[in-house]
Amino acid sequence: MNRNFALLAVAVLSLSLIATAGTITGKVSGVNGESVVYVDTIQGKTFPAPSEHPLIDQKGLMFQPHLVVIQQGATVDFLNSDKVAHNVFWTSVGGNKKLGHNLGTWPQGEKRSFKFDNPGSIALLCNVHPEMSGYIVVSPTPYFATSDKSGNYKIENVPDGSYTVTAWHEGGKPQSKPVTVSGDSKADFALSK
Ligand SMILES: [Cu+2]
Repeated sequence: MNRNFALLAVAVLSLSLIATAGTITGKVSGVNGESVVYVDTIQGKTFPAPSEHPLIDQKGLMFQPHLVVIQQGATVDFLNSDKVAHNVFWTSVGGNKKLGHNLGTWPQGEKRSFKFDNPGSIALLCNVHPEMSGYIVVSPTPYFATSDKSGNYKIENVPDGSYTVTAWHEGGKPQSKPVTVSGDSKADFALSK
């Protein structure tokens, strides 16, 4: 009897877990290559800053990876793996020029870190090599994903609820739309340049 009750309790708990969190999947079309899709600011909700530091390497005269999506409040470590000195700067965050910043210039093997407290997209540049470019998208929530090269994406562990979901692509116009998550949900985006 007790055992059956325990099994029933586990079953009910599992069902409730399934019912309260889901995924958002879909496709970003109209652009080529990776896009970022994220759940936008949720009114009255904040998230603790993640403790992991995503790494962006400057290697072979490129920002690697070229595109990184992070949660708001995350600290990014910038490494220089090249024999030449590299610089890292950006002129704005989410279009706000007041949030432009120059991290400086440093040699091979050294790292500098920066904590990104404001959401939005950032174009990374190096003032030593004008041809270098990279992107960081700072998501206001932990619910984000990078699509594959065909535009397919999946955001996992999203609590049931109604959200604004934004799709971003380098050089494109970002698009936002309301999405209601109830278990597994779908949202497709068609972006234009
Ligand atoms: Cu450089």
